[in-house]
Amino acid sequence: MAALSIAPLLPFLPPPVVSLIKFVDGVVPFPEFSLHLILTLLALLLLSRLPSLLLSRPSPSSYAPGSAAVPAASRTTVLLLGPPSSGKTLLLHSLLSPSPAPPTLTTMSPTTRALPFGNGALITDHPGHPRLSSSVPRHLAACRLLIFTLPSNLPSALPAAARILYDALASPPFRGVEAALVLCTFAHAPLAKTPARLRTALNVELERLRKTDLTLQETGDGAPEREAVRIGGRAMDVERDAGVEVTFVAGDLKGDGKGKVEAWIRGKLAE
Ligand SMILES: Nc1nc2c(ncn2[C@@H]2O[C@H](COP(=O)(O)OP(=O)(O)O)[C@@H](O)[C@H]2O)c(=O)[nH]1
Ligand SMILES: [Mg+2]
Repeated sequence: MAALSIAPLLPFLPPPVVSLIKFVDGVVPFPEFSLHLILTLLALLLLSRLPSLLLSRPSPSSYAPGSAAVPAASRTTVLLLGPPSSGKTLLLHSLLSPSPAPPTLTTMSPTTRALPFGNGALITDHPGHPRLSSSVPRHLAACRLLIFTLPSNLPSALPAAARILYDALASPPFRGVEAALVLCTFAHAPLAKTPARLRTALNVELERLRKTDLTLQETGDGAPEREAVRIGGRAMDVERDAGVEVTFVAGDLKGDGKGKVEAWIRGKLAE
């Protein structure tokens, strides 16, 4: 009788449980027994799933790739991205101290410090090595202002630079970034290109990466946590298509670079 009263539930139960109920119904003369059995089995099933259900809930302090977990208003970090040897660490030290010791070692892990201005704003120097690129989305999730260092005198660094910038733009937490500055470092070096020429060259590389990304997304081979930058039928222009204000500025970090960056950060944090 009890087995009959749970009959409507049978289609929703896992097949082994259904078989067990039918078997017990056939051999046990007390129908209530099968009802108790099914309730016990369901309770056991729920208990066994409980740890994974609890663990998969996003905690407010952790960033799960694929979501812009940190709302824009609570972001406090200035993030430095750029290819290796483009001046990120020199810029970090310059902003922290009036007479910085020049960086001597390649940075191999992200460094976060408090800025001496900007009401408690933090600054993170994220190394440009491809092996560390997986932690960029986590840092973007806390990023309010992005500074991208691009060497003005090294055309061979453009593909690597474009890769880092494109991956950042295609990463969902980039949507909470307020503004980006592309600092064209080594601006006083021989053969240094102007920001306008660097922007054109960078756009060519970005468009190439965007086309590849679109193809991968369309064939279902793209990484699920990425979003190809979609801009319609035109070629990509980072200033127009990034979704945030992007400014290109020439600045030599052994000259006027630090002052220009500091003025930009102060202006943005005061807005
Ligand atoms: N002249 C000049 N040297 C720079 C500039 N930016 C960085 N450097 C030097 O280039 C080297 C690499 O800089 P670093 O900050 O370590 O690059 P990172 O790999 O991006 O952190 C260091 O010796 C810096 O002193 C710049 O704008 N002008
Ligand atoms: Mg460095």
